[in-house]
Amino acid sequence: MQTVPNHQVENLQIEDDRTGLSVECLKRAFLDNLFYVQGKFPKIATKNDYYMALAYTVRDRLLQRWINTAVIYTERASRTVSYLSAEFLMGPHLGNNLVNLGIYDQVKQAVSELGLDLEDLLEQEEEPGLGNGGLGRLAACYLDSMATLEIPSLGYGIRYEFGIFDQDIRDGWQVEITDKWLHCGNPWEIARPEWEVYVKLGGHTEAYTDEHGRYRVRWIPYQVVKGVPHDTPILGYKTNTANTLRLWTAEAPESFDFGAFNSGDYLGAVQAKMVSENLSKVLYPNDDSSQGKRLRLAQQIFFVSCSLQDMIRIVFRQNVPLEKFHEKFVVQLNDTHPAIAVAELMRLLIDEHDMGWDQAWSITQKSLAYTNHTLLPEALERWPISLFRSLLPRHLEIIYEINYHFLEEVKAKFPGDSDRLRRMSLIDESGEKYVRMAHLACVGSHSINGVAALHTKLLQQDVLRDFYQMYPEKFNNKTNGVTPRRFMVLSNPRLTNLISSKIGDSWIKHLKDLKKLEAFVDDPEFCHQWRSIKSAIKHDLVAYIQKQNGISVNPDSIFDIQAKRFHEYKRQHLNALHIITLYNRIKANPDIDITPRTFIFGGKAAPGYYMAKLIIKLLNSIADVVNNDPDVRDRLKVVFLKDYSVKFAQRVYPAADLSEQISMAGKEASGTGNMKFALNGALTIGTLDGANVEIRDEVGAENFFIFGLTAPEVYALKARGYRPLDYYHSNRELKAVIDRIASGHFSHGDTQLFKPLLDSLLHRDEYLLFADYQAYIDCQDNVSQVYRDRDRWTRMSILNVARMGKFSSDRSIRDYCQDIWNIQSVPIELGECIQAKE
Ligand code: F55
Repeated sequence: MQTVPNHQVENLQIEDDRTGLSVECLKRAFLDNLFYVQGKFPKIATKNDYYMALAYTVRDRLLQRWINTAVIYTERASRTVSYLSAEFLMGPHLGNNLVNLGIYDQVKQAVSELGLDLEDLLEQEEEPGLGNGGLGRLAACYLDSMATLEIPSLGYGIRYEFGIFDQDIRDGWQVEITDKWLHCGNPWEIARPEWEVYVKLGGHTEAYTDEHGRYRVRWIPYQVVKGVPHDTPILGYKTNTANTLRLWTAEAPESFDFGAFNSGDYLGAVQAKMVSENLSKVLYPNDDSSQGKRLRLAQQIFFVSCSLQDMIRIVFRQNVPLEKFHEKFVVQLNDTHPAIAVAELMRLLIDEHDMGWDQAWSITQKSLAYTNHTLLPEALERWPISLFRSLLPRHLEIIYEINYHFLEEVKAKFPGDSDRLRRMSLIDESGEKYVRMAHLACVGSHSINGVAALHTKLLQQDVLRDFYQMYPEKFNNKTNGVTPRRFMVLSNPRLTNLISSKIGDSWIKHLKDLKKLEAFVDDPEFCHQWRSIKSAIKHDLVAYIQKQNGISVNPDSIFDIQAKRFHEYKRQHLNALHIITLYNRIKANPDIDITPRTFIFGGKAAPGYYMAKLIIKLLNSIADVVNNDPDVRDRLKVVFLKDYSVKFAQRVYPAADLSEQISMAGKEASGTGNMKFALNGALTIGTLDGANVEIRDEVGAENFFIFGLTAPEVYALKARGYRPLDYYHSNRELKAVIDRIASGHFSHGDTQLFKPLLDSLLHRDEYLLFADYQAYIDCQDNVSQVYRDRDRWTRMSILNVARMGKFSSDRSIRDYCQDIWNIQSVPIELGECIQAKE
């Protein structure tokens, strides 16, 4: 209980009910919230009412920490990380907050004493799916780690009304359904209309001379949009730090439609309102290319401008001179989606705050840092100049000027190299003109990082090679990590408890301490417990699959799982070729001795990505045939679990025996699913791509199933001239697999259905499935062999977990703090007196 100043003694009871952590107190607070917030009593309350009452009970406890944190940061004007990301894939908040507050068990008991089941209430939460995949989830893990490490930070993004679509499967095809995550309200956020800001769009610029005779530019916009911040507290694990995730909603400024309304144009006024609100309406569901859509660029400038204006407001409020913006804030750009920040910060400093160019440029470069997440050339964002000018005329002028200075620098460093100037320019002039956002980000930042060692190396050698030669000192690697709080403690309590019973629970904050598990790898009792836990979790998933898909699965089979976005480079269809290979072996010899396997898939395809959707259809078609063929006799099962999400991921990682990380080498920047599976005791079958390389180095090659071409071998093969047909003709099993699909065996005799996929493989095979096929099959055969030796498998599983310490997002964040952000932790004491303004 907190000590309170005397004059507040009458409030003691209220204070206690909103902060107390005992079971009694939690129960009282819960019923109070049910009554006063939901307006219900137990007899008529729905599950959702109970969920909301519990969420508010937890939120009250967060608020105390949140306000304390804000008070201390404000008083000390603490240096702050500003993490700009178009996506934050947070996952459900309730369970995570219970874990981080350290009250999971108390709350479980409290609700159970009221006749409720905590797991049931947790299920109620509609997760905010404000991201596509790895990039958005990484941002969420980093917020968790920054709060846990007591690093002052603000996450800035967009409060999309519709997040990533819900996925249904009909007749084997993906169908997209709008995600209405806000329909029951969101108890975790607080709107802050008092900190609204305005963002200009469109129109034109005018030059003028100011009262000091200086050349200035004014921007007359076509449209102005209001941004309203909505704040969510981000609590650290067993600390008092609660940082903020600040997401912006777009609204029409009242004054804007007022005029139209008065002049009788009611519909025009409503129309203007709708156009404004569109900016935060929906998350773009592509995770590979941005397609140059105007609304997408408008979303980017909207959240970036709102966020930078908000930072400037904070700088002023804390009496920091604007010239020291870069001392108060370091701004990390999560890919190029917020890269317009380079031009927007320049514009704010120069046009709105009267700063000179050189000083503004120095502040901009010192403040910004850029993280790249892709090696796919088609994923590098570029905007047609005409579109850019029509939406952001002032920014285009600024970019031209940055480009002028930049190209002068390049000329000075590489005299006479006009080809280099053309390659490096911020403007692509090879055909239709484009603004190159990655180039803008590189030039405007003091740091450029990749997300795994191999990825950073390939950026330096290939995608950003010219920039590496120009600014080698800016480049650095920050291998991704994941938070063990959500992806172990919350999602896998059984393994968490077993581990903590042996080595204590320090590993939850210091993941490297998992190493201590190695001491138990030869302890038969421990190995037995390890195996029983994995088996119990698999039984749970079996029940779920039975309920969801109506498929009965053998819990003793290998749970072989590939869960991630669908993309050709990730090669879910290579996995399909393996399934059909095993199926063919059974058909050829029904009594063959095969280690039973259950192939489980989860993931969404971008709605406009035809080939990815066809791969989903193929997997579902294979499932229909394989699961119902009497010859197979339960040795193989194929399961597509629809609507993969964070909530769902937490259920599948703990149940996996085998994690599929089989992208073509040189394409997956890092991967983070690979880390979550391994941390939960799955073994990995993977290529030497992204962070797989580092995972194998850590866990030991003998505990990792590696196969396939390396990145240099991929380049060499492509350079020689790759001919997939040669592999088809020379590999009997491969040919039989392709012919089986082509025959219509999985499509009720329809030989056309999968033709586009087969043609693409036979005649192009951009991602070298055929070249890697035999190595993959051999490796899978070895997996099946090893799995039969259950003691050996268990030992490998334990060693994987024991050696995954490097892949905590805490380690990643420590590295960012040291190498890029130059920031220290600011511990928060509870019970600091919060006083009202005099
Ligand atoms: C989203 C929108 C656009 Cl326009 C482009 C890409 C994305 C996106 O979601 N990218 C993404 O998730 N990239 C992934 O980032 C992870 C975190 O760094 C990596 O682990 C993963 O390799 C990479 O593909």
